[in-house]
Amino acid sequence: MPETSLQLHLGVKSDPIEYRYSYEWLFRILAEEGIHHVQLGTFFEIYQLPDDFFKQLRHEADHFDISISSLFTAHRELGGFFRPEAGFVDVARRNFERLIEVGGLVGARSVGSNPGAVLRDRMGLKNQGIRCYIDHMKALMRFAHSKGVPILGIEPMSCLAEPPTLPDEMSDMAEELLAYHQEHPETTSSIGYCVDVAHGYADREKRVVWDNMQLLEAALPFTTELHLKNTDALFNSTFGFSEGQRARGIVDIPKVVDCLYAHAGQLPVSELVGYLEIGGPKTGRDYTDEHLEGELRDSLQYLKGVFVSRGPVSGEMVRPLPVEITPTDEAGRKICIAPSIMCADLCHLEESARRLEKLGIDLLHMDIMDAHFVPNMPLGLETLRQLRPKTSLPFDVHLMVENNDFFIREVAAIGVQMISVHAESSIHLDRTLSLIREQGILAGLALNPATPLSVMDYVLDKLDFILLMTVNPGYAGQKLVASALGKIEACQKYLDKKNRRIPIEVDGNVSFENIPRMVASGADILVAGTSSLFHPEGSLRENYLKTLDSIQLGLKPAGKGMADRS
Ligand code: S6P
Ligand code: MG
Repeated sequence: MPETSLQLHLGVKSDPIEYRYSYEWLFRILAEEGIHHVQLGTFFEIYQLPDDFFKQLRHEADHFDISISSLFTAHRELGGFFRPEAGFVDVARRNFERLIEVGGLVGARSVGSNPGAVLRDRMGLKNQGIRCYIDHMKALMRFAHSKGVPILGIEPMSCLAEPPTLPDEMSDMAEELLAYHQEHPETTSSIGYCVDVAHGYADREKRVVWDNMQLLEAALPFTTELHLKNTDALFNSTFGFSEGQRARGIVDIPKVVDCLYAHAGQLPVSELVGYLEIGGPKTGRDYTDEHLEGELRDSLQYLKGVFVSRGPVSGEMVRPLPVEITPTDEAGRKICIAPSIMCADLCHLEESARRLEKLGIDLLHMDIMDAHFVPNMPLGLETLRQLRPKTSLPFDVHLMVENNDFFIREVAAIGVQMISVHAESSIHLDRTLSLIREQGILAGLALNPATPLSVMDYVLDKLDFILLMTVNPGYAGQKLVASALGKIEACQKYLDKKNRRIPIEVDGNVSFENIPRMVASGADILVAGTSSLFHPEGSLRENYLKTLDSIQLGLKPAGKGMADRS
């Protein structure tokens, strides 16, 4: 589990918007995909439209629960700071000021651009261009402060003609501007890098001198936002993360996520939005391009799984759940509470999700039953679909169905972060688990109380978590199966022996009374239903606090794998 409090969010840079009419269309797609952050990319009308348009745009975004958290120039029009021709600098300054005004109007946290480009045959002018840019940035930092925009963004680029590129250039520029901000904290806004995870540096002979991961690492101390895009091996072309694009791109998002968590302490922020950037105006596309919607959705599907909710797909240590987990014991062990939504007030689901969010819950357990594998059907696909845009909490979907592959595709399209399938209903289990992971979703195996742990033997490397049913699946409100606690402990031992550190989720009568022993036996994720969080006798808050107390009792005595002490 991540040891830091870093939170990653997914957003979209609205690059492919060429005309103001397309925003509603984009917002609707993003709401359907559960995306809440937009970075407004500049489009040619942006410098002409009146203030009221942007106020209205903010309103429209609010309606879809989207915040325009950032602005960024999509073109190189601000590159004028580096140009010797008369008048370019003035235009760049005016444009940047207008962009900052627009940022203030839409409530953006950051307004940025790439600093610009020196003509490649006039590299001698580079230092002068950097000076000119920095001087103007200092004035713009004051301007941004007066317009209520807290950060001016700077994008480091992939080419020496577009500084900052190399690690020294990045730190020199950022340090000078940050020092200026520190000298004038009351009158200036700060700066931060909007780092593109696809930017590396290759020399004229096409040798990669700094790869994109090295440059990302070097920029981290100044990084306040990210561009998520894919690229070819020489950092030339820009494309997304659909399956085919992933096959030809070099950007490894799980590696990026690992790097962010590993160096989270260096970052100047605890929340980072990564904005998906796919080719728009650069290639002359806008939303009239019928392939764009599919590409956008495919890329988001993938990123929702790997950027927001997972680390490396393989390897010794499988990272983690899409959540920050509390409480923690002294050894750093973390337990996660996953409320079972079928036990919530189903007539007021949106309200229930909001109350759970407020409590600090970070995962929603969704039981999907087909009335065949189990004789019940509490939540339907449409329920998940409608709830998806209402909350940013990750969805942990527990499939109790006969046709797993069908439901996996359906719920993956809704945008979920974890899916478990039952071993008992999976004929081609290996293939089914791969299908889950291919969508960038964490794959779990659910076992009925009577199913032996050995069913995991040949699929262990395909599992991101294991779900042990501690009642027979189908209904809430049942009594714990007698062998369940022993099975949790046996599962922990099994995983230890195989050197596989994946979380154990337990589901069924995870009650105030049973939680201490479940936790002490090795449970990491607790599905909370009518016997704890939704206990009819307490309020949600009281039940939550009681659940936390029960967890502490389980953590205290001996930690993981010591159930026999209780
Ligand atoms: C049951 C389902 C569960 C229940 C949950 C109820 O088939 O998988 O997720 O909703 O276990 O909890 P409780 O505390 O009512 O047993
Ligand atoms: Mg369940």
